[in-house]
Amino acid sequence: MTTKRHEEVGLTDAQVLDMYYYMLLARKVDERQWLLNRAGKVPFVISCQGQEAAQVGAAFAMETERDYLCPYYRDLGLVLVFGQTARDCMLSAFAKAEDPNSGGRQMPGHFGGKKYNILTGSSPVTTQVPHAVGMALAGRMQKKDFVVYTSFGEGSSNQGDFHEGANFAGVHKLPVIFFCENNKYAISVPINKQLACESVADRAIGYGFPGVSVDGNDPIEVYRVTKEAVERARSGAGPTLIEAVMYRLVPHSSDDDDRTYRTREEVEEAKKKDPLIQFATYLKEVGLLDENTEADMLARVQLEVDEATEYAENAPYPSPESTLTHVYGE
Ligand SMILES: Cc1ncc(C[n+]2csc(CCOP(=O)(O)OP(=O)(O)O)c2C)c(N)n1
Ligand SMILES: [Mg+2]
Repeated sequence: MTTKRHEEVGLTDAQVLDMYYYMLLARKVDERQWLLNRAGKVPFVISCQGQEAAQVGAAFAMETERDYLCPYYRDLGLVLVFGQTARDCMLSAFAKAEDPNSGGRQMPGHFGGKKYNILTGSSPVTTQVPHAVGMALAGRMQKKDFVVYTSFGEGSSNQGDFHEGANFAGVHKLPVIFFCENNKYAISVPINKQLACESVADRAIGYGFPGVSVDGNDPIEVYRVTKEAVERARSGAGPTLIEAVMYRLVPHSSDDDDRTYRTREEVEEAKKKDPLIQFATYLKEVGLLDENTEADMLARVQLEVDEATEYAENAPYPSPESTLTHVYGE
């Protein structure tokens, strides 16, 4: 029998099964949204497919009632662990009034909500990074003991916002985790045309804190390094940059055609390392999952996705009279 790597990092059997459930839920919500988009029912999808292991692994290393997220648009797996539901995600996709992120005002993937400890984000990439740093500074000034986690793509790590935020957090040793989801593309631009350095993690040295590169297809490894970063942050030792290396399995968004810039062979090769397949294999090897329990979990997830879709499709749109709410002072 394979060694239980999850026990070595302090995860229980129940926790790793839960991790797999969240990864599966994220994937199935995402897949359904593509179907709905192609059926003309939802306007836009931006996917987490291929990035679920990193998102869920990182989320499990934090305390959902205590820590804060400044996530980016692909973080479906992350926000599900922080309490958003399949129904919430579908309400957002259908732009319905009850969407917890923005009441149907923002594009899908703009996660936010006070009750989930998730700060509302903006569409310009990487603006969430200085927000996270500011939140961490506020927490320190108020003597609160929370960690702020912010995530972004590797392309976005070229934006000034990342460098300014990282520098300030490094100088002041703020409790921030900079989490880069390196999926090898920024829309059509491949990684070798984005960065001249070996890895995104290398950038941390310039700001005086550790940078770690980790296999983003392995939720246990991601959990391990994120847990260390959380402990560092809580102890007052300052930020950590984590680079989770993975692959975006689908086009950039529902409006993109990735056949114009990457070969099908490359995508098929990456699918062999699909984090869901790899993690299910691990769970079977350590005797935690078998065909029956896997089928049960899939059925439970499908039911959740079906119910969420039906509810959101039938839910009311925001009223026209509310168009300017939160836009101008009342
Ligand atoms: C400041 C800014 N520039 C450009 C865009 C358009 N844009 C949206 S996503 C994206 C690619 C980002 O790539 P990456 O950071 O690698 O994240 P990924 O989508 O690959 O997860 C771009 C250029 C934007 N939203 N904001
Ligand atoms: Mg990218």
